[in-house]
Amino acid sequence: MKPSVAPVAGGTDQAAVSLAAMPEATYSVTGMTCDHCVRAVQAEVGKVPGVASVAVDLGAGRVTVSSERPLDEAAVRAAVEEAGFELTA
Ligand SMILES: [Cu+2]
Repeated sequence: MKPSVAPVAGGTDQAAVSLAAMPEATYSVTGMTCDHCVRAVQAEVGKVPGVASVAVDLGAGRVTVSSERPLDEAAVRAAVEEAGFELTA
């Protein structure tokens, strides 16, 4: 009688990526006063590699960025500054 060998479950395939889970980060940006400011921030932050969408709440001074992978805050900060504003948090 041979000992039975159970098939190994799982394995090493950890490559599955959930496309639904996009990292999202919210930043405080000071200096935005109108739609032009909003568009400038959206345009510059939108150029950061990996960024999927940029939502700006003008009244609250908040910028919410969805991205394909976690972003380097320094890159977002640089983009906001390029647009002429300051990322404060
Ligand atoms: Cu403006």
